Amino acid sequence: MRLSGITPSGHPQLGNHLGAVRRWASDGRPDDLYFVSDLHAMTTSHDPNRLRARTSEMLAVLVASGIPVERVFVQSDLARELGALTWVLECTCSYGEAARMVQFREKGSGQGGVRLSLLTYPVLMAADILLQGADEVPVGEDQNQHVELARALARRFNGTYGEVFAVPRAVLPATGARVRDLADPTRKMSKSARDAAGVVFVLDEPDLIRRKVRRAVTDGCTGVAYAPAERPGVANLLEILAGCLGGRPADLAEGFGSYGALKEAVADAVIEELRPIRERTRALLADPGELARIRREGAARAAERGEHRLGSAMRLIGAG
Ligand code: AQP
Repeated sequence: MRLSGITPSGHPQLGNHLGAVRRWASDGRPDDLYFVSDLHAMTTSHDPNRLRARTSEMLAVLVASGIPVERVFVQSDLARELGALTWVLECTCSYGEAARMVQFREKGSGQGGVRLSLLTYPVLMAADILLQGADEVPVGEDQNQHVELARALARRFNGTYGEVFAVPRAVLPATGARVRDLADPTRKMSKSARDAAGVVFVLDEPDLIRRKVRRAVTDGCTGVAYAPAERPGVANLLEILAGCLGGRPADLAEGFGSYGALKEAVADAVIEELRPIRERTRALLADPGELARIRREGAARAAERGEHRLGSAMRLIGAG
């Protein structure tokens, strides 16, 4: 089975939708699991109330995007199980292995006030994966090393104490193009971007989406053509259009005589792509009882699924 997470480090954006969530909804297999990784959003300074609100919003967006409710859960609802397994895995992991993680070295090491969790969260990620028995973890290049760590820990535990964990492997997600920031096409669109002018959020109202698309950075060239290296802003718009409507960006380019016309078409397509998700999300958020039920049942299923692995691991390592 496959396991994928999304961190509520901001509001979900168009890149999350076109690059990941939409496919989770359409291609997922019955035993796949998708979770809101709220514990991973606490490794740097965070606001508790905002995190709670964004976690609910993210769960609602996953369900509104069409992922069956029996495949979703919120990570912190398994905090006890994951906390216990993280400890077991920390006792299987060397300090050097954790400190070697590129993300830690880039974001954390050498700086004052860095949370210890920035060093240890790859072990929590290993617990996320191993608790559920996931054998495939679709991740981008930046998370590959963390899945390698989960593999190494699973093998080491199995070899030292006894066979408990499936050994996971990273699989390349079948990606659409990387959606880029509309205001700065050299960067990927990101939910935690400091400046949201070039970020289309899944829950943005149509007027706001249109304004953001109209202001998208293009270039001084004339005529619409697909040339990602030389004309990244226009290429991004064409890729977004292809992501929403289907077709190839280069073919779609031929249908437009001006950037203005292209931007209107992109705005229309994005608005229609996101409209049903926004409406279903709003309806879910207006029904906290229903969302709480989905969350409770998701947590119970995920906890039950991992129970025997956690129990066996504890017993084999000499605890309980
Ligand atoms: N711009 C993007 N284009 C295509 N896919 C994208 N994803 C994110 N941004 C784009 C995909 O969304 C999934 C969940 O993302 P994540 O929560 O694991 O974090 P991320 O990749 O770091 O996404 P963000 O939005 O950029 O978050 P922050 O701002 O916190 O770093 C992943 O499958 C990711 O590939």
